[in-house]
Amino acid sequence: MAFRLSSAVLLAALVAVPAYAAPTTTKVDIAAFDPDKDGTIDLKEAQTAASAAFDKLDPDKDGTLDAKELQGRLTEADLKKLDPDNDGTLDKKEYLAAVEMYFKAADPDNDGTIDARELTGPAGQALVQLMR
Ligand SMILES: [Ca+2]
Ligand SMILES: [Ca+2]
Ligand SMILES: [Ca+2]
Repeated sequence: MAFRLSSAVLLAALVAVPAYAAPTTTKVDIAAFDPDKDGTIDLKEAQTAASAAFDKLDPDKDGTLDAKELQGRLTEADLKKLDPDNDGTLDKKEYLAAVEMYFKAADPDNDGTIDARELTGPAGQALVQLMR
């Protein structure tokens, strides 16, 4: 009797798990990019974080990132698009322009900030890649 009851409870619990609980996107801790702790990322915060990420990714300190140093943060197609001088590397100005591009794409409501929900979208995820 006790066994039957607990299996019924277990079954109910399994059925109750909603389908969207499956991990589809990486959970991003917005606080890591939100020094003023207002719960959103503004462009200045994004560029500050991205600037620090750039320095971290550029150990030879030649001021540019090549595809290898970018470690898959940008697709080859994006790298081409974001590299107007076509030298195969991104300097910091080009990198920050990329951040601005993804920032705008990740901010469909155009309020100038990225909230936690916007950060989980595809453009938000791409932005995170450039900020860490
Ligand atoms: Ca903030
Ligand atoms: Ca370049
Ligand atoms: Ca927004």
